[in-house]
Amino acid sequence: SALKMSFTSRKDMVYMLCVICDVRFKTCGSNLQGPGGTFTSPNFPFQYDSNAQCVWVITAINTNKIPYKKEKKKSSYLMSLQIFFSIYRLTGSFVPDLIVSMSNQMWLHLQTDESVGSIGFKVNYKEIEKESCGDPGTPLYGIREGDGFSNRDVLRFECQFGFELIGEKSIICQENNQWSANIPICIFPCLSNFTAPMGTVLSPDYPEGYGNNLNCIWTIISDPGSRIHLSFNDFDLESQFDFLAVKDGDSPDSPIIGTFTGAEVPSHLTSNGHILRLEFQADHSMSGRGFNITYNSK
Ligand SMILES: [Ca+2]
Repeated sequence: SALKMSFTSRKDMVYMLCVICDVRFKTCGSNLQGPGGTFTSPNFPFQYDSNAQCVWVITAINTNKIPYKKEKKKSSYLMSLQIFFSIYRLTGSFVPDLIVSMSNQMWLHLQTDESVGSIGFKVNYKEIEKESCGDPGTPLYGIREGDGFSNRDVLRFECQFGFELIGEKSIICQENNQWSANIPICIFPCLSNFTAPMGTVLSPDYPEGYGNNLNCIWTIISDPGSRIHLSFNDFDLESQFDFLAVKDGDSPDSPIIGTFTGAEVPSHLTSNGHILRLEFQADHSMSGRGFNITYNSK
């Protein structure tokens, strides 16, 4: 992986200020309004420009959803804005599931330096009720208990059968309108044996992207004398850096039937013996959708 470009984002910052603001030095970005919408960094999902200064100002407009009170004073700061970071690639930065403003305006500033950029970001925003943390969603392959998003409301999470929960099992909507933590994720275990005569092997968090630094081993064991048939329903790995190897047997030294990378869906495979070993390796950056493989033995 010597050709792979690595970078850090210490100088590439996205930050957000909840203040009343005007746009002074914009070379990109825009003024946006509620009730909701989407915007991206320049060129997304391709590299953003170097030496860019972008400012986005989002202003909530709809005050109708506020419970009506006969006090006209409260008209201008009644709504909050809810910001979702749905795609992020700011290496080294912690990106929250969502950010809620304390006023009716939110300001995003993207500043990039002269060096190589990244793919940037995509943001969804929408207006929500005041004193709410907004809907943080439900983890993929997870179950949520609770449906209140107001201050002091608690949400509890668990994962569907077979998945492991990573993160907090419950989160609370704090007084500052932020959830106490991101929602957890449900991952497919990275080391397991399959003994049922048929089943499905998914890469972790499929199809949302499998993440980094993985070394997964799945072993499929069928009855002696039978063979195992693999069908690739979907396959998308970072080409040349993330690999799936299929081996004929249960040992790391077993003969390799095939090694796969990139986005080309492999054709069907059949084992010679009654045990198949799937080894999945992902490097330190960039992810694809992952894979969805079904097997059956006969
Ligand atoms: Ca990778």
